[in-house]
Amino acid sequence: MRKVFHFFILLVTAVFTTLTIPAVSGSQVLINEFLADPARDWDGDGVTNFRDDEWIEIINGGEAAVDLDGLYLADGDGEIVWRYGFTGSLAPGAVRIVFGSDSRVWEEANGYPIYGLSLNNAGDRLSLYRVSGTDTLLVDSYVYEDMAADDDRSVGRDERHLGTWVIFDAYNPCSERCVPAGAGCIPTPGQTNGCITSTRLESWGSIKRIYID
Ligand SMILES: [Ca+2]
Ligand SMILES: [Ca+2]
Ligand SMILES: [Ca+2]
Repeated sequence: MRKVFHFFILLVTAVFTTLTIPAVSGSQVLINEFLADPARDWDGDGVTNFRDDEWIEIINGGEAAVDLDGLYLADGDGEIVWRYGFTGSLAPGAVRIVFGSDSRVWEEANGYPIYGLSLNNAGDRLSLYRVSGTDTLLVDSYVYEDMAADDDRSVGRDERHLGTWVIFDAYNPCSERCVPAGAGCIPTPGQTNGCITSTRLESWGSIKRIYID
């Protein structure tokens, strides 16, 4: 009888522990990386522009393909203003990048004010929503501070631990204390967030071929 009682206690403890472990997110699709203060030509159009060269990347962290129709990006608090609407589908583990120039074209086509992604360099909130029928659900959200938005620093999830965020600061090292911490890696637009720390042998042209083509 005592053994049965102990088993019951263990079972209740296990169930309770399982229920109280916080998940990274209830969604398969997450904000994966973003760059708010571009100082180079990230979208590859030959011009460096504070609006068009910002970017946000999302990832499908689940094990099934996800329909992206109905997913929207927004920034800031208060009234929601859509900055970009996704289409198509995203395979498991795959990422999708949106540059400020993509956002500008989308805003123009859909009759919204043309601000691009509008990622404030002094800090901001970026949010990913899913609109389904009359419901607007917050899927993922991230708030960053000023230091995370200095020239050519991106902020992204550690690909080995999606709940951990780091600053990809190889182009503009965090000499001060950064939040989240600087990882010494180059930003990875359009690719999963692996860490390449050496940029000495890579010209920007070759980096662009790896990440944007
Ligand atoms: Ca900006
Ligand atoms: Ca550009
Ligand atoms: Ca990336």
